[in-house]
Amino acid sequence: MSRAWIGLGSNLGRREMYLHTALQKIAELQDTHIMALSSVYVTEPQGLTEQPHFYNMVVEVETGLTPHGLLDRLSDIECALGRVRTVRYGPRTIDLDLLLYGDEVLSDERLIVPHPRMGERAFVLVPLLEIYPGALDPRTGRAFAEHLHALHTQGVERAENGVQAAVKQHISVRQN
Ligand code: PH2
Ligand code: MG
Ligand code: MG
Repeated sequence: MSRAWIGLGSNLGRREMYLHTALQKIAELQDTHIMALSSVYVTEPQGLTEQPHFYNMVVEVETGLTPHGLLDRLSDIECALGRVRTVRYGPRTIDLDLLLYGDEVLSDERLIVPHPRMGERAFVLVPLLEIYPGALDPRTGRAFAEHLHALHTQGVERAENGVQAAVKQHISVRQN
């Protein structure tokens, strides 16, 4: 079994419903258990800024799936939730990014781990560090907390309690 950290993002339609359903489907994956859930954050869009605000969060799983196996299951979930790929960085019902898989460093035409842009994205690092404060970049050995210090975090705010509850209802987190 390995530990993996997955970033979730949604900025179209019923964002809390998409996050909730994605978490349910992640929890149902073969040999996979949810070990920790960050808070949900409301975040300003990065890259393409003329689009609705995102809800972002990070989930830690324990999984017997391989990195590519997990990637395939995450893209199945994106499809099931109606993700249509149009513009790069554009609006999406749900985006599931494999951020970290243990301390593995992988790169091929389908998958790059750690996620290549995670160190520059406060909307990823704030929720990741909430549940994994000691996270290290396995490419450099540098703490992701140090990356975050160099970034602006004002566009990343914890969502209100009603949103936290709607996203996390009935999602069970396994104790170590
Ligand atoms: N995802 C992107 C591009 N920009 N901005 C925010 N705030 N949150 C995201 O998840 C996000 C983004 C491409 O995946
Ligand atoms: Mg993404
Ligand atoms: Mg993605």
